[in-house]
Amino acid sequence: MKRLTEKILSGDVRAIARAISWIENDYAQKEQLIDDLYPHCGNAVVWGLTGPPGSGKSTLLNLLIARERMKGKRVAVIAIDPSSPFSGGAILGDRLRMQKHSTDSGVFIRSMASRGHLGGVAGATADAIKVLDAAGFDLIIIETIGVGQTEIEVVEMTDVVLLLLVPGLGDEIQALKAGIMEIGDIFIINKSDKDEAMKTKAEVEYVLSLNDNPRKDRPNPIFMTSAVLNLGIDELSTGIDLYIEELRVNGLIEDKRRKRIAREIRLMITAKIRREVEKQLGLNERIDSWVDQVYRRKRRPYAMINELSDTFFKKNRT
Ligand SMILES: Nc1nc2c(ncn2[C@@H]2O[C@H](COP(=O)(O)OP(=O)(O)O)[C@@H](O)[C@H]2O)c(=O)[nH]1
Ligand SMILES: [Mg+2]
Repeated sequence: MKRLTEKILSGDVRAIARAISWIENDYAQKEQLIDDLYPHCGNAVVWGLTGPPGSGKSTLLNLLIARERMKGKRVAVIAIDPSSPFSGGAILGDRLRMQKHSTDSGVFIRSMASRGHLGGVAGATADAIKVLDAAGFDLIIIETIGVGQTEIEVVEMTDVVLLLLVPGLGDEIQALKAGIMEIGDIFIINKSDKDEAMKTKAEVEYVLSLNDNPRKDRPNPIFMTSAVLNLGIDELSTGIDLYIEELRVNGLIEDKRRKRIAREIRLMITAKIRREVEKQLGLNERIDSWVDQVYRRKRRPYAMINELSDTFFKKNRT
């Protein structure tokens, strides 16, 4: 363990990959590892990149990595694939696209599926961020595959959320406004080489003006990019830096990070206790019989639940 910790701290890619596998597979040793690394964390800036599948996240990311490398930053990217190890298609395409960075030791790219992690996918993401932060990456980018609830929880673990939208969403933007528009810090309209790009920008501006934005005086920046034509990338990259600098100056980054830690603590503690409860009650072994009793109306649901929870609490009262 001590050796693995040291290797990670020295930036050893294989050690980092190993740690991320531990997180992914929820190995018990990961707890000690993360705690050993934790004092070395706190230097990285973390971006979350989210948006509908096919909006160009990976294509854009490829360009952003190159841009950030030119600024001298060491960059790590984790593509979160909450679904399964089987939806490899998208990731495979991304791998190919990012291949040109594969010989660059200042770039680490990896996808992460997460199954049983204690704190869910968001918790696994938070742990992976700690590993990469301790390993000395200046910039960590978390890319999601889509924009579902899990993805929202994932990007909430980052310092700044880049939300990618594309022309032609139209009604979808309206539909999205309730959910994901709120999580975006910086809005990117990619595929601006397409006809409807300006219209999309106007729609995004409109939707943002509707939100009860807590930062009314400071509207969310909107950038137009074309990842295929390599347009707007410098402006975007500079814009993100400025945005983060502002967050730092007015203390908002600290607020965000504190909130993130609060969220993590909640996730971890509830998950840990739930696990213990399930273990003590023998939930997995007994659930079928409980179902059977309730199904056949042998027992009433609340009476049964209360009896079970009482048993648990009595047993744990000392
Ligand atoms: N026209 C146009 N196509 C793009 C642009 N960016 C990405 N694409 C294409 O959109 C498709 C999906 O891109 P990808 O990066 O895999 O999207 P992701 O699922 O969000 O990661 C690919 O065929 C890209 O070549 C762009 O700016 N303009
Ligand atoms: Mg992608």
